[in-house]
Amino acid sequence: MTLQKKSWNEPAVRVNQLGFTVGQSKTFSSQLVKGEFEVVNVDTNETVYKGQTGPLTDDASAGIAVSRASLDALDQPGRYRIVMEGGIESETFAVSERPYQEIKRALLKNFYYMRCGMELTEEFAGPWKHGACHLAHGGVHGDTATKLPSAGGWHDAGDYGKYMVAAAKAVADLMLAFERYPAAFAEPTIIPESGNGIPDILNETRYELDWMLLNQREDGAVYHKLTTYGFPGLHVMPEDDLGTLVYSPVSFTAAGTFAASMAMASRIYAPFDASFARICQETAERSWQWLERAEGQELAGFKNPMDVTTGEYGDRTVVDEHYWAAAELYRLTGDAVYLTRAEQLAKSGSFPLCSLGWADVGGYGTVALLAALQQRGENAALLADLQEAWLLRADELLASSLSDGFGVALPSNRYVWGSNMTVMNDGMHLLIAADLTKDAGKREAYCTAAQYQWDYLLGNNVLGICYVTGFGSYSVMHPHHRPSVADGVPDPVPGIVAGGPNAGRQDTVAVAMLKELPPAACYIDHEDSYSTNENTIYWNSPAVYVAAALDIQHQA
Ligand code: G3I
Ligand code: 9MR
Ligand code: ZN
Repeated sequence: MTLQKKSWNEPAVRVNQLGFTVGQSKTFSSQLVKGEFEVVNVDTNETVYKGQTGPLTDDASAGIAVSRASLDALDQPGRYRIVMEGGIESETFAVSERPYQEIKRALLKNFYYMRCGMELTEEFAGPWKHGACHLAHGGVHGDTATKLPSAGGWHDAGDYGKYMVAAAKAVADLMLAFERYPAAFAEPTIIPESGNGIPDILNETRYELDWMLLNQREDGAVYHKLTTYGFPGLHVMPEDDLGTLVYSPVSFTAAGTFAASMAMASRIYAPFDASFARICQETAERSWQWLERAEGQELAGFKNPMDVTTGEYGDRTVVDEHYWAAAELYRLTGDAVYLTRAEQLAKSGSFPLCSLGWADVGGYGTVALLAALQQRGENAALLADLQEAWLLRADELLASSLSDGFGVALPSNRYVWGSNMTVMNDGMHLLIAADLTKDAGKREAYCTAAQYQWDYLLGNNVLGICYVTGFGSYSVMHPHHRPSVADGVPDPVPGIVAGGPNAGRQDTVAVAMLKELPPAACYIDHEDSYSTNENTIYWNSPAVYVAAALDIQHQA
């Protein structure tokens, strides 16, 4: 078994291994050690800066004492290392004008590596090339004689399933990232469509949207997922996974998130492809009608049929999916019917209004309403309520971030399966709050806190690991990602965000290897640890948003 290369409970200096942008906030953490530190230029061996860390304070999530320090004064481009008492050193990090340009591109390029239904050629995939996969039609559960086209889209994760609610969060994050930070997506990601006049982030997202469209039934209902009956073995390449493909039954959450993300796509793609935008709008409206007819029935989240054991993506409440759909359709069309429904659903009090998860999608509805109400100058009272809710949550995240030893806003009870998604979602929340607030000081504080979430992901954490494959000097090597395990290439597919610490330890490796560890240390870089070390499209997507913002420093 692979053991953690670094120990969570030894004195150490932790830092964002990609480094920092000239002129922007720079912070690091030292665990079980405080006091004087030196910053050494690794190329000249010169000490360029000396400083003092803050006091050691107990960190509830990491279970040890941690101190924080600022490097804001370090603004000369270069490669550096922090050295503390006893020769304790950090990883090497850079200070440069655009340290995140490459990782941003890789986080987005990773979606290309997740593509299903086409060959990934060496030209675009390098050593991670593989044959076309999952080309067969899918049977419909309960009526397997009916076979529907199913090829295309992205694999969800380390497995090869394709799931609607997961897809919707991923495409939404990418479209929001493009809409807010178009300048960050000017360069190509080097994919087959590059150079066709459409930004590659939209080319990539379109690959998934086209697959999503296959899932809508004539009556507007939407299949929950397209998978084999069970997961294939871990050492199976996609093209060798020949299990029977089946569309699981339709679900309310699938139709709601489908309608919402198609309405969003209609708006985003309109300037590039008017006929596609029309298709997106028409399908969104058809699923909306189905949601309205289905409402009032017994509506719980999806449950796997007895004979299907792939990911369930169940849900406690489906009202937020309905809300998101109403909000996006209002934003797209301006039709008062949608606004009325969105307001009703928002006021039901049955879901969090600001969450950006795959199950709790209320935040996406709120983002859509905030923009639409502002733009159309309607319902000022609702607008004010939603703004207040968003900023209140941002203030909670800010406080939580400032009291954490590593600056991460996660409280100790939120180190759950896919915690790194929550970290990046929190980063997105803070950046959106920075756009909303009229208080310049707050704006600055939210942006700095977003940077802290990013620093945590890239190495400023109790394990000192960069959770993105292919980046940083000590990073994830063994993700629970079938192609990375099975392709014979030593390095994993680049640009993967690993799930991260999960105090729930929901796999046998985590149970055996992570006994009695504090929440933030419940992670193991082992290919069998799917509950801490898998990847998913919707853990990458909020990281693309944050990377884009910080790459171009949140410029307008
Ligand atoms: O939020 C709850 C919290 O309320 C609860 O108290 C706490 C205690 O367990 O856990 C939190 O819930 C966890 C939830 O993830 C958070 O999103 C659940 O325990 C945990 O089981 C659940 O894990 C999900 C996992 O599937 C198992 O269902 C992950 O979110 C989800 O990302 C993951 O998705 C899988 C797909 O099914 C298949 N493809 C791979 C993908 C990634 O692993
Ligand atoms: O590989 C699967 C992963 O994508 C899922 O997140 C995880 C939980 O649903 O399950 C993994 O599959 C494992 C299965 O649940 C149990 N047997 C071992 C499988 C990994 O090879
Ligand atoms: Zn495939």
